[in-house]
Amino acid sequence: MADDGNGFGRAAAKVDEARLWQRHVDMARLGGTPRGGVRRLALDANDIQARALLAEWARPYGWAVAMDDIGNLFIRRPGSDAAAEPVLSGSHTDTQPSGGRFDGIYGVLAAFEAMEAMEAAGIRTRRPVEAVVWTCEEGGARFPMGTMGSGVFVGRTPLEKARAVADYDGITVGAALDAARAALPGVAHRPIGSPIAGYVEAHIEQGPILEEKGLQIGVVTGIQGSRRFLVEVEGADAHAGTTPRARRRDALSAAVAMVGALERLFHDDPSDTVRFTVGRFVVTPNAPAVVPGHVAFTIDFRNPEPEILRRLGDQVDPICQANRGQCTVIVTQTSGGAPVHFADRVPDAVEAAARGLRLGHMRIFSGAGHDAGPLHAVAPSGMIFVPCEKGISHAEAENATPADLAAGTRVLAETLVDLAR
Ligand code: HGY
Ligand code: MN
Ligand code: MN
Repeated sequence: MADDGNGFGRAAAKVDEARLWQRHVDMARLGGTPRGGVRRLALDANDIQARALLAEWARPYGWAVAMDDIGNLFIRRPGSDAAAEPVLSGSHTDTQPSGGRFDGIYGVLAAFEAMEAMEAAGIRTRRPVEAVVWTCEEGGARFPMGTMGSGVFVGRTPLEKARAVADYDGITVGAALDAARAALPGVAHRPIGSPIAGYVEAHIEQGPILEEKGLQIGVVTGIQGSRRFLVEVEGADAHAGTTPRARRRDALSAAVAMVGALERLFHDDPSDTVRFTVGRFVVTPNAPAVVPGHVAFTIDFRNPEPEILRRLGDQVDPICQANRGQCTVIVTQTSGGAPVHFADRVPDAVEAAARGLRLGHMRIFSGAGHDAGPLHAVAPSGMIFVPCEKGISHAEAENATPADLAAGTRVLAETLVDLAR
């Protein structure tokens, strides 16, 4: 790696493991659950408070803090060339309903810590470096749209379409954003989607591979594709004590038959790469003495291969139709993302940093979705994974060690110095 006076390893040497860990502890209080997890739904009071806390931490450095119209928050460490496109790093502050202390927030805090380390080391970059919070990464945890803020930023999703999305209580993203804006009066406004030079996201792996191999760093090469569906089964409410089978239009019985048939198809033993999940299942009216007249359930289907995504995903509607019995069923694909393969520029920089820091590393493909997916469409992008305990994520038990979090942040700091030189 060329030395331009910033000196390889100087930024990494200033990463402060204890400070980084303490920031995780502070953030975990915002929406912390009794069982040690975090429930911080997109744009709820805690998610907005997380933005306020970051802005407060930025103040002593004099770094500009700005928010765009979809609630993405940017904290800028200037470069020597104010006109140069910035290098961005970050992730999300929102969590799953019973989420953990690291998914998302680690990438935000690692970016912030990397900028603090660059500051402490007196590193000068030509390009500005920005730590960013992307709004509502966790699709369906509150609002049924994932990677929302990054999707709007790159122009994949129109702002007005995102603002119109409503949560399960009928509150729209637009209304929640207006509340967020009002709660952050000191934060400047900036337009959506200014050009960027590159994007690097640190994240816990959310799988078991790094831990099993005893490696601290995953050099992420891409993200598997996904298709999500909403299945709505319509029957008829009826009396549980009086309605004979022949007269029933039981939406729950039909939905259970659909799920059973889908589960028989959506597997690929022994390779076990097909990910099929029915994670939300809503029965209405959900009363013991009523034959259920309506069921809505979701399907989350992921795979690295476009051909498998197409072939199996296209089976969802026919299988549901074949198992609807006396009910009707409407299947809607609610999102679809092709597999992403990061261009070599950022993975190569991450790998060079890991090698230079003598950290055990491997190339790895992501099973989980990330904001780096949308970002990859507009700028060279990549990710850094660190191990998490037993690969557990999207759960309150999610855990990672201070040493691994700091190692990933050291790699991030050197990668940012490299990309922003
Ligand atoms: O669901 C995902 O893959 C991501 O964690 N939102
Ligand atoms: Mn995440
Ligand atoms: Mn997640």
